[in-house]
Amino acid sequence: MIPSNSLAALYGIAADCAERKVLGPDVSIDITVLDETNTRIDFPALLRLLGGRDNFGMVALVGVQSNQYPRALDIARPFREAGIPVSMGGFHVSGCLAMLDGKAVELDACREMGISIFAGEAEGRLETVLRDAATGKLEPIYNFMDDLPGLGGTPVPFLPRENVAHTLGFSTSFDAGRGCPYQCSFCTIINVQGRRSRFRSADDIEKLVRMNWAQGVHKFFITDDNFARNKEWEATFDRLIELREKDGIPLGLMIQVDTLCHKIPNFIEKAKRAGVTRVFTGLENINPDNLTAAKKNQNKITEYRKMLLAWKAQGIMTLAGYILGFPADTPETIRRDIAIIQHELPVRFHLITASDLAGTDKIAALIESSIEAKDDKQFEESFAQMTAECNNCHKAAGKPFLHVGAPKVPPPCSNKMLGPALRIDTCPDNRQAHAGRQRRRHVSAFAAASS
Ligand code: B12
Ligand code: SF4
Repeated sequence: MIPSNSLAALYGIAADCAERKVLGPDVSIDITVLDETNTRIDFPALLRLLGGRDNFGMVALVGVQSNQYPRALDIARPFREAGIPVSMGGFHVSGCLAMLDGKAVELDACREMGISIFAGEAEGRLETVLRDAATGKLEPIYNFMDDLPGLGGTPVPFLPRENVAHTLGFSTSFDAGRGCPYQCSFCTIINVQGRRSRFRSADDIEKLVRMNWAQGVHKFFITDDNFARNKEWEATFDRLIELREKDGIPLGLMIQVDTLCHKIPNFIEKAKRAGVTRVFTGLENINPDNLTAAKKNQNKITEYRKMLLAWKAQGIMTLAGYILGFPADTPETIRRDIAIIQHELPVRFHLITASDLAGTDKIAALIESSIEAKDDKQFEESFAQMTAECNNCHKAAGKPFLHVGAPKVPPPCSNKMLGPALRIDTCPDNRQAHAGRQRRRHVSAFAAASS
């Protein structure tokens, strides 16, 4: 697997804290990086290690995505039972807190277990968490969602060689920037990392490339969701070109871009010279009705072929994501559309079933229409559609999320957004037991209690 950029980002920030001795001149900070995707983890040994130091330490659960949240709780449990501080960050908690009122049942699991939740980005903030953990005063929640940091001059993502060695092709990852200007309705990224382009400087990019090259690593996945809209893309490519052409670092890069990137002057040519060998793009669909429904109007199907051919002309491989299950999709249209793609588009594409993640517009709209339903029939329809969407996510996640029971208090739904763990179908009895307006309020309360 590709080494995690979230882990690399946190490691870079933690290493900087260690170097600056943020816990005081006499306290050194040891960092152990473990990635369960690539490594077998010896939990009893870790408990013994920390126990031997009077539990002076902290377990950081890094970059936890929604599909990983149940496992993250399982990992935290023995550490919390032993009284060891645990902090959790990543898109699940950030997504839930960006969009919900903080009472999500799943996040209550953290509160009940005494896991400290970190929402937002850790640049400039990790030292506060470390100090609080060291003094036994870890807060239940740190919420920086309204304060997205600039990335210029912050510690760069980095993983030591031993953490990269056992992964895919000795490559690593970094984010050159965060944020995307578009507004696709199925996207959570813009709700967590914002729509403004925040970026690392070319100097910082050079620094991290050299740090990696010093340990023999020269292949990178640049994880920006849309590198074409990173305002600093050209300065970044220029610096990478210099490192490749003048300093002889044999860079190999994979980037993610949008379907209009070929219209940016010099973008593809410079990508080639910088060392890009693979490009991922979200084609998503070829049916304009579906693209409009997903608010992905920047995707012009008439441009797909031109864009793909422009990359092909440079000898760069393209990979595309294609989403099945949009409103206008039926088995017949899917068969037809895939045949068109096979015939018309020079691309390797992988199919994804539409499923809504924590904090997307789509689920929010479904919840709203359930709450505002004028009659029982309309309510039932919205409810059924919402349930289907949610179950879709559960299937995609591979296992059910925490069971969400009946709400204790039925407040009006104040949440703007709701996420994938909504498990409406877990309480059919309550659906039966409620009627009319009260039943609608039940849904809103139920929604408020989920994430
Ligand atoms: C690159 C990427 C991948 C890569 C590598 C992932 C990685 N973590 O490096 C790969 C290809 C493997 C991947 C796979 C998947 N991904 Co992905 N991925 C991304 C992407 C584009 C960039 C990740 C990144 O580098 N972000 C930058 C880092 C620095 O941000 P961050 O993780 O939020 O970390 C910051 C803070 O959260 C905080 N923080 C994080 N952890 C901690 C811990 C502590 C203790 C503290 C204090 C702070 C803290 O500090 C960090 C620095 O500021 C994101 C979108 C995005 N923009 O983030 C999607 C994203 C994370 N992926 C997503 C998904 C759905 C998946 C998959 C499930 C897709 C699939 N169906 O297979 C898989 C799951 C993989 C798995 N292991 O289970 C979703 C997650 C949504 C959600 N609610 O969970 C995202 C948000 C994209 C989206 N569609 O919305 N992914
Ligand atoms: S282009 Fe990608 S990152 Fe940008 S809003 Fe759409 S799905 Fe999100």
